[in-house]
Amino acid sequence: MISRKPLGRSLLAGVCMAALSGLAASADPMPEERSLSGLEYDLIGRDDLYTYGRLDTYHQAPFLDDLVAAGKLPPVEERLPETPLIFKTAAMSDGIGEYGGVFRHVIGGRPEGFNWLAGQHQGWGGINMAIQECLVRQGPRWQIKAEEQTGPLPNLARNWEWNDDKTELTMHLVEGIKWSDGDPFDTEDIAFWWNDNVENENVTSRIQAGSFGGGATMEVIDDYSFKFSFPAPQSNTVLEGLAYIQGCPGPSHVLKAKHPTYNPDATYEDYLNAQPADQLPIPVLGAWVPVKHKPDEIVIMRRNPYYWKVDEAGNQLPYINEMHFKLTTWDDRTTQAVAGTGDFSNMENPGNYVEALKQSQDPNAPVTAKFGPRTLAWRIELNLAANMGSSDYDKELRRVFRELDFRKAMSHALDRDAIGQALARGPFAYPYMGGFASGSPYYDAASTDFTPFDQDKAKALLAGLGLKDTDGNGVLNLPGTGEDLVIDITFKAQRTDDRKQVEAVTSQLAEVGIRVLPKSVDETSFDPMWKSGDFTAILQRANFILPTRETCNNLPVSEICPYFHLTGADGRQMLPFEGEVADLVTRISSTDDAGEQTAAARQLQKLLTENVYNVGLVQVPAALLVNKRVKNAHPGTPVFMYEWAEDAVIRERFWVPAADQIGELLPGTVAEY
Ligand code: BQZ
Repeated sequence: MISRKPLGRSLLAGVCMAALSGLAASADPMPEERSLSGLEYDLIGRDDLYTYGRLDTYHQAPFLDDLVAAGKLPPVEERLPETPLIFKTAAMSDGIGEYGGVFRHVIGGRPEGFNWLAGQHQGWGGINMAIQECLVRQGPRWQIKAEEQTGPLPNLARNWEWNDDKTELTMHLVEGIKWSDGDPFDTEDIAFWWNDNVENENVTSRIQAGSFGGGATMEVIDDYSFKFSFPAPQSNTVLEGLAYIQGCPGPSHVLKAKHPTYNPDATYEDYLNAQPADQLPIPVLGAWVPVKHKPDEIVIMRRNPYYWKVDEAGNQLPYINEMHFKLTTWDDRTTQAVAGTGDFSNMENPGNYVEALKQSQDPNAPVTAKFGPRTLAWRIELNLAANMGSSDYDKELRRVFRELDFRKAMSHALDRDAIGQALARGPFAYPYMGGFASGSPYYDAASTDFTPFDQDKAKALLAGLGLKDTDGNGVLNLPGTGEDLVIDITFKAQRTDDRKQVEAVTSQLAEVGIRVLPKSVDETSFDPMWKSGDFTAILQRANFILPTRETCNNLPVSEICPYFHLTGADGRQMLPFEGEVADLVTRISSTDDAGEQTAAARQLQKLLTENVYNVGLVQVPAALLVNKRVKNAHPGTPVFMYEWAEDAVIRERFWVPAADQIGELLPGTVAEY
């Protein structure tokens, strides 16, 4: 069994000496960046968004009156917690809303299943976030003024306090929240989430065992309070690791019966599939409950009658009764938003930017498009786990990947301007060198090493590694096996932008004697392949905005992270800078001091780019498109800042005037368990 301990310099073992070469080379500065961001918004205080408290009267969606009268639901006062979350009207761009109607998402993903505790996703594109609620919340932070950026916002955890040396954190849940089937939400769910999922190494939880806070432990205090104890002082920054997608409890009252710890007849495979995509409804804490799933067609959700948030008039949220997720493609999401048959898109497919922008300029267009900062960045992840190669060839190829001069050569061989133009003609793309995207609050251009397009330099670096075309076929040969240097680059079949970039990279690397074999994989099977490390190289759209968000996707913060450098049965040979990278992440997480965070982030950016940890390609801005009939979609919402727009825009506040409401497919109903 691999012991999964958090990494630190002290664990650094077996340095690959060859990787030390090339570090002294001088760094080229990043080219000038022209921002396309046109978002305008006023920043507000944390307490201006929402608070918690009791109101004298509460109201519910009118159709629920009949269900309460028929005894099918308790009165709304009994369905709400003691102190529901209350959204402030002044922060709602179109104020208090009216009930009814449908919100239509379009997504390219497909539900793996509904056991998110075991790492299953429900298709991305906002469907995960519609049903999962997490201890703290990051998305709406985009609107919080800098002086109040003191860590994540409260959510299920209403408040928390640290001990004097910040090694103990006590959190308090909102008291009286109920799952959508009426079962109480309390620390029984927290204990199940933490002990039987996060800390259970047989479960592929969204937090790897031992990685939160450098190896925190958790104990339950009472029904609504629990305490984390950390091996070293922390800060509110570490709490970002308890936001979506990591810190989202599941319904223990249903899942325990299918978990091997509580059911000796169950396997962990049974547990993973405890809430399959074709067995609905399931209990949720989110605003909408999935009630119908037609594969490859649609997921229909109905309002959660126990949802624990209200507006200042005491109206139970959400306003919108029904949410659809049409299951098509990611490109189609923007097409439908611009056509008005869908209500939402993160316009993130540069290939249709020009057309979408043109159409959205029309005053009668159903949406307007305003770009945010560049946060969508693509990179090639070379598999650095040489000891896990499946053949001598694989092992030798990965040893070559571990050579810094090889990664530098690949980077110099890339014409990023041409890759950007292959994605979309126009000013959208900007070089990405790995590390933080330029739209990240942690990004610093001066700390980013740029490797300009230079085929001669690439060829010289490759020759310096003893890589020569010994058989004259135009492809370099590996010194050991003598075979051609061929890199399989796996990418998501459904992502047009990924395909375009792989094609550009294939032709550009061929010019310096590196053959690329593009391998397209269905998006639904991409993540399991990626997380198992079963690839030579992959093209991945990075979400490297915050060092604390999905850290395991990006950095060596535990022995099973990142997926492009896993630990094999005989351990792992860390590259010289990887231990320092892990230390820097711990340093960023253990301080609230902006100056310290900035200094550590700059060191991290420098290390990641001068060592070409990933071979960055390009980065582009995205634009949030929400149908104009939908109210309370704040126009300043970025597609991604602290979290995706689906979280940042606060969909539970959306409403549609009665005259513009679209007919519900399941009117008058709620989930029946
Ligand atoms: C946004 C997002 C909301 C995941 C996913 C998808 C997965 C990745 C990433 C994005 C989709 C949309 O992104 O592209 O605009 O709606 O869902 O979750 O790319 O394949 O694994 O990290 O967030």
